[in-house]
Amino acid sequence: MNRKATILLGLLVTSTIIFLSFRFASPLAGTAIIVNPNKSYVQIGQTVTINVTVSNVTNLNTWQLRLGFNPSIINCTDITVPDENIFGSYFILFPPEIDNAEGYVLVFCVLDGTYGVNGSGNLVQVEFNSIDPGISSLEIVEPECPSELCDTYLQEPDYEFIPFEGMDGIVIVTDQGFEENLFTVIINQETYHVLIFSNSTITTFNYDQGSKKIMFDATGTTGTVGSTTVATPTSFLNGNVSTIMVLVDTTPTPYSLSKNATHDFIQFTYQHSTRNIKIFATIIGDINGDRKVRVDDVLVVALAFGSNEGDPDWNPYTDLDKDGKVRVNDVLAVAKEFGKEWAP
Ligand SMILES: [Ca+2]
Ligand SMILES: [Ca+2]
Repeated sequence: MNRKATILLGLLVTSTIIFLSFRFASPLAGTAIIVNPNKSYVQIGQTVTINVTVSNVTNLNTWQLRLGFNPSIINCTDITVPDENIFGSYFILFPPEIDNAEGYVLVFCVLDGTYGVNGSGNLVQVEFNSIDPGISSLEIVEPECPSELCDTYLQEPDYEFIPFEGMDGIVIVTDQGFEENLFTVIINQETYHVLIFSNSTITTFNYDQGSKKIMFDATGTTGTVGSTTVATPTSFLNGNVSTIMVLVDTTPTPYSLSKNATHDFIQFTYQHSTRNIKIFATIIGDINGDRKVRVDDVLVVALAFGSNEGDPDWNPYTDLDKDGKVRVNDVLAVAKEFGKEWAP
């Protein structure tokens, strides 16, 4: 290996370690619910099993787990509580809810008794089948309000909630030709990492802080399908207050999405040649990706009127209320935003 290659490899290894330590802080002394392993690789078509464990818990009597994932990339096929688990053999597992359309599992388990247990151990084992190459987050979904019992929680026998830190994970579904491309962005002396997992050659990566746009070129053999997942810090897109758009050249392109506490994982496909990709947040009602809601956006929705998900010309951006069809509600929703422009 020549010297230049050694340096490059060294940089790559260093940055991978930084990326991992950045994403997955080590468990603190406090109580944590942990996806283990935090990063799994699985070949397309194979199954992968992950454990969800609890550490340093006191007086645990009941737990519920809501684990989110991207159902376009992995589907849940089985949920079991292993023999070696925090409750031993004294537990009641309620029938788990598996939703491979929305992308979550909901598991609820109580100790068979009015006491609590201490320590660390397994909660549950979740098996997934891999559907498509890409990266899916495994997100421990935490409630915004603990009184809403729909998300993940730990409880004492007297129904007191036990505070915890959720340690999310990811699953990377691999296939021939796919590689991880790691890019470093430094903003105000803080280092951020963007991981692009793709079967295209990724070049000219750039993140423009002012316009909050991720840009790069994706190149592959004409006639083949390119597939890319971009794992980006959530703050890069400001995507929580608006909607994420993927432009391939200038065409708004459908994507699937999963999130965790720190990152968005955006997966999309395209026909190969050299494609210019732009990913950014825009406002609701901007259909063509110019970050303004104008008459051309209304026209795109009007032209899609009557179309349904699965149609050959289906444009998910025109389905504003996400009910799988373009109807009068969607036209009204764009009209309501008419005149607005995105601001950083
Ligand atoms: Ca527009
Ligand atoms: Ca609709």
